[in-house]
Amino acid sequence: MGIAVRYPKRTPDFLKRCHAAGQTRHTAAAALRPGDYNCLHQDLYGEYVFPLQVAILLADPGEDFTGGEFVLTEHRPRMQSRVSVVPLRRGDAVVFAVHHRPVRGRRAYYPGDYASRRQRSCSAAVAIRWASSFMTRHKSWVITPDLFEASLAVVRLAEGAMLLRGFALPVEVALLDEIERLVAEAPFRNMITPGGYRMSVAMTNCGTAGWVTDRSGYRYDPLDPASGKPWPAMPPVFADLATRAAAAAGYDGFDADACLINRYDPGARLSLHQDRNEHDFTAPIVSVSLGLPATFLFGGQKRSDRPQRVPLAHGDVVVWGGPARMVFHGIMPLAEGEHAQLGRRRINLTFRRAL
Ligand code: MD3
Ligand code: FE
Repeated sequence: MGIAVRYPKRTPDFLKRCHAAGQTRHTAAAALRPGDYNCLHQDLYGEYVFPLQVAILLADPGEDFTGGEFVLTEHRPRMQSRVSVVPLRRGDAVVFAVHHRPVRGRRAYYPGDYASRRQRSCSAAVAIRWASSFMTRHKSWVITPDLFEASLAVVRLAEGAMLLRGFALPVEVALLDEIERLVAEAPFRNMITPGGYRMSVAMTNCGTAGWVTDRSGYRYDPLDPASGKPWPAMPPVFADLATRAAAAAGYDGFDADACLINRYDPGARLSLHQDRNEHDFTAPIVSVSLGLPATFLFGGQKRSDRPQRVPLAHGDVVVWGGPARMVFHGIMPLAEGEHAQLGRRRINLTFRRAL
């Protein structure tokens, strides 16, 4: 935390220090009933304060209650306050700074003078968050050093849909190399919809079947119509990433047999649709975003449901399963930009169990 105070290694020793100063009471658990609220506050009840606090949600949002989101605010000198809503699920824990948090300066974390006007104070700022399902399955934590700057690492978009921010970054170089190799064998092409329109998104595939469209309809085809040959095999780094992402979102044993590779140039878009050409809707779909950022439109079970907008950046992975599997979704026209590795384009990999 970059502060001068030193804390004992063991809790009882810290408690002794607190008790000696007359601080003998513990912080209560909050049980909220319908209509109750807990105003923005800081849990500062004496001279001795441990700098980190953990909040654990014990009830099931959507099942046991609705509303009641966990809100964190940060007050910054000479800047607007920032507010962040943390969508906790049952069993999730948030570790946050009780009062002050270290802020990354231009060179390093600020040193520990917390009276300094330059120091930011916050009602609460998340240091680390982990998803309970992720914890139990993988015995590892999703660590976000700074929620406000990095945003949440794991976000539940809806029942069954999980956004895993930056999940693909550890294998980005391998992915980009494989894409280059695949595209040399099965080039991107702009396919024609059954209605006769040329899609603005250019596509290719790898795996045992590829998604294609032409005047006769949409389908999965084991052969690339452009070459008459089978699609290139799915590279192990692709299949492995899809399996790991699905497991992290709670879908164990996902074994993709098809990967649709979409290329968006500035202006390219994908209008609201459902993915319903797959044989088995119980398997999730895993999507990996690379290159320029895009705005993902994420609607409901009906085309007329107003879609949410979700920004997707390089390395983000989204897993869609359960009730989210059949939602209407699309991509807003890609904005102009330049990505360090991919230049003026976005590439999206969609992994499916097609056959
Ligand atoms: C939600 N691709 O190829 S990926 C598609 O970014 C497609 O290229 C978009 O939609 C893209 O069909 C969006 C996210 C995605 C993919 C499949 C889904 C979201 C989904 C299937 C069901 C629900
Ligand atoms: Fe789709």
